[in-house]
Amino acid sequence: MKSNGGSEAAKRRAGEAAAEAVEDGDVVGLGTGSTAAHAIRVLGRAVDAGLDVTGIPTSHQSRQVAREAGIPLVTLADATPDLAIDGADQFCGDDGGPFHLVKGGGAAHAREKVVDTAADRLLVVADPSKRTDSLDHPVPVEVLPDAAPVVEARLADLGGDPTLRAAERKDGPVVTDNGNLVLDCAFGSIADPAALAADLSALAGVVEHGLFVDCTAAVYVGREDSVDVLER
Ligand code: ABF
Repeated sequence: MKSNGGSEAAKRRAGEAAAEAVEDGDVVGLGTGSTAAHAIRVLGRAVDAGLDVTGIPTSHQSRQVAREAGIPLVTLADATPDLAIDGADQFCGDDGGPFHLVKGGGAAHAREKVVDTAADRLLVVADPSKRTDSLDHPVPVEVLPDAAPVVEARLADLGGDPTLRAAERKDGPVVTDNGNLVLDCAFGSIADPAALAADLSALAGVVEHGLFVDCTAAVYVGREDSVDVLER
């Protein structure tokens, strides 16, 4: 599984600590990425030990990890998640919140946002390299394929510098689980994430963007030998 840097031990501690918040009978939104995968695997072991948990995956990747871990899966048509555990490419915010995130490095942010915001609580799992005072990570913008050139121009009008995400292992662009394209749009330091999120959401042809504004209940920041839990 692709890892975006940060120590594996720190990611594992974050994932495993967040998984401890899951209670018997919970429906859990299962996030994407290497840190969330640690939470999914430990939940799988808890299911083996008798915990009654069902999962709602946020991507093809997290569905695969959950299947391998033996977690029974349902959809949003069957249940509402009590909590979701998901990773981030970058987050800002101190204890007490609010927390804002950039997500979408795995091109799964559209479904992640649906599942994560449907949950009563979103727990973000991250290593310290993801923390910043001000978000400046390029924002992934999922677009309808036909709309990409138009959205690219609108993103430039908003002060962004968009780049079509290319596939790593073959020629051509990344295609999301939903059949769309991703424009990674650099905005420099994002002074007002809520305002930018609203501007991006208003663009025709944008399916979803990776700014997650104040929808996080807690951030589990894993370190080599401990975990800091920052709560909203
Ligand atoms: C997903 O996976 C994404 O929204 C985010 O882009 C990425 C984080 O991956 P990792 O935990 O591997 O750094 O959660």
